[in-house]
Amino acid sequence: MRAMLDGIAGKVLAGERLSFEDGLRLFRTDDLFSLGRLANAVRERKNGNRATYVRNLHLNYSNVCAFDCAFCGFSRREGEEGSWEMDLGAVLAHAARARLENLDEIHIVGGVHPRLPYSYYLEMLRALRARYPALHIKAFTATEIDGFARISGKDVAAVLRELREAGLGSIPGGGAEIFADRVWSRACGGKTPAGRWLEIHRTWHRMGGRSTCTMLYGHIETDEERVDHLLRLRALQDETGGFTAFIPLAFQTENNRLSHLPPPTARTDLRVHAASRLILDNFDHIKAYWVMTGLKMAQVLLSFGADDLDGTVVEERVVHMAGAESPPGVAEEDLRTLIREAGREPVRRDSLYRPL
Ligand code: V47
Repeated sequence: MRAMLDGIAGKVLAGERLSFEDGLRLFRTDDLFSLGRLANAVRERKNGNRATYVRNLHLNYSNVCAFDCAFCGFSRREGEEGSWEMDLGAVLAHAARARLENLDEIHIVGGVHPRLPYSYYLEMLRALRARYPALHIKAFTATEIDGFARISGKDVAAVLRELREAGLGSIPGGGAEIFADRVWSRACGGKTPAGRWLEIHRTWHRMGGRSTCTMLYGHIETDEERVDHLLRLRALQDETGGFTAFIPLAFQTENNRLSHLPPPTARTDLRVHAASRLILDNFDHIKAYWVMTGLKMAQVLLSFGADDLDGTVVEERVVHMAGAESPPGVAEEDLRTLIREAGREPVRRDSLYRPL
């Protein structure tokens, strides 16, 4: 199968853009070594030997959600056993760890709550910014922001302006899943559709904001749908340049309606990260989200296209409620040791990927 990457290698090394068909070949080749080597060449061209991470804390203010995505182990109906909502006091108590542990970022996501008022989200941002002015607040997926527009009766641009005034620093990449209609209608429970997800990021980018983006892989999607997803992100990045990084999210199989599926294999993890690095030629960074792949796989991914490990991730819950076996967080020194042992240079960064 080695011949399968011949034409593609030439294009990549000449800095030429890959087509849909090239992308498919990356997802279908058996020659993972060549795929990895090519992705690594691009990774080193763009980011040298650096592997970045951020000192961050996750906050999941509520898991109550109006939608019912087939892959989700996190969401609950209001009042259902295992559901929670944090009031402002609980949010601030959780965030107190940020000062205690000298963190640089708080990453806030929840479900699409059917009843919390719009003011709840603005007050959360204002209170966090007042107490922790140096902390970057990365909060609310496009899916949640779409919900805020609905409950406030305002358009997305107005909502984003108000969130920014209240303290929002950047938007995380969740809720993108797989954009193709077939997957959306089977797995995404009627939530914010692909076009709207992209429109919300486009609006934020046009306001000068930065965001990340994701792809949930290893469930019911086809290779064609993966390539289609990546090309839609590449097209928006051509238009706005507002994405800082792309994050492949490895499907976790427990406590959801797709639990009968086998988890993504190591080969799939390697392939998806490497192919993403090669297709997304206009992205600076590819993140290996160790919470989903495991720390050991994340270390290897630093040579298969990835140049970032997210961060210390204190207390993540979305993924752990779907069965992730990784620890709930990792000490900064352990992350640095793991990066060094992979032959990379650890670099602490801020939320916009500037070295600290
Ligand atoms: O939107 C839900 C995904 C996302 C499962 O932007 C699942 O830097 C795997 O988006 N298995 C939330 N994934 C997490 C997320 C994220 C994480 C880290 C960094 C960033 C970033 C974003 O997790 C959801 C959904 O796409 N998800 N269920 C599951 N069973």
